Amino acid sequence: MRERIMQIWLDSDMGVDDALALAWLLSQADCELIGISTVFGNTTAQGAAANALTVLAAAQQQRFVVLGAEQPLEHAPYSTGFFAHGPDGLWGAQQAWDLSSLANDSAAALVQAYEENPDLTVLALGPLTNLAQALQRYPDELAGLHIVAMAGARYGGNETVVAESNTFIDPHALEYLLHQPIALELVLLDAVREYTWPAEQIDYLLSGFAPQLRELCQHIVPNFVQATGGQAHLADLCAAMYAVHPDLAETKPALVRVLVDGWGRGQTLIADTFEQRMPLILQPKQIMALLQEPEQFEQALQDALASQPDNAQYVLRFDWPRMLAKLVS
Ligand SMILES: [Ca+2]
Repeated sequence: MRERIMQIWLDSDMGVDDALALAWLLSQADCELIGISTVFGNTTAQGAAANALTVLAAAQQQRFVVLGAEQPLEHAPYSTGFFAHGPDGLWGAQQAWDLSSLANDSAAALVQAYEENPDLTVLALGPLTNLAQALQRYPDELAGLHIVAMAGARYGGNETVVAESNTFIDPHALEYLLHQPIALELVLLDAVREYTWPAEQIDYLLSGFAPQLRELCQHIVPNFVQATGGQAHLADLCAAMYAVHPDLAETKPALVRVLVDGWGRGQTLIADTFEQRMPLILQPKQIMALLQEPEQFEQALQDALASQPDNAQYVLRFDWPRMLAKLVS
């Protein structure tokens, strides 16, 4: 049976694993990549656009590319992408492009794409700034939008002890999206970290790419793996594969909160049981007060739960054997 063609809008800070995700999307027959918006993160939004054009050129394909946000909603610009992705986000492979003629209104471009493709899935692989700004400007037009975001971590981060990088950089953007009437799915760091990609598996992945694209990836991926401690976790690729093949992972609904400042900046609290949800809805003193009224306790708890329904779906775990079987189409 033929699977349906997935229509994808890619929003990305185009570092190495983003580039791998883009390369994979371009090699898939059952995926139509509608357009790409770029955002600061692993590099600048301009740099991410140049990297996207570099990958597209290597694939000998063309797509609409639009420049997006150069800084977070509220926090000062911040990037440590240099360490894992090199100064240009692509370990020196970035080609020089004249970006002056590129579109630069990513929110308007996304609205138009969604109007023309109501089944669109947005695959967000960088800080969520562009998407938050788009929802701020076009709340009605973008209602119901499906977003698969590489964002958040349940038990341990990569930017800080508790925060995943994209969420650390712009926690207000995720916080905003969690309150919008959209279908938000979070691919957590926990899920992508369960598998360390061996070199032969990466070679096999690359064998499905066009020759020039394979050559590009053969340069950038080993640098990335070495710079991230020799443990290859291809987070953005995993998120892309899940966006195109939702049956490759088990997901759960959850009530999600994000800390926007302080030592815990960017930490995501993912509550998927009654016991975990309740302290995210009620203050300890409210719970203590309820305990004084045993007859109304049960009903009060149910009312509290109903007042703040789950606001996201998260990827609990990937089906790795089936993921690896989908690497090359
Ligand atoms: Ca990324």
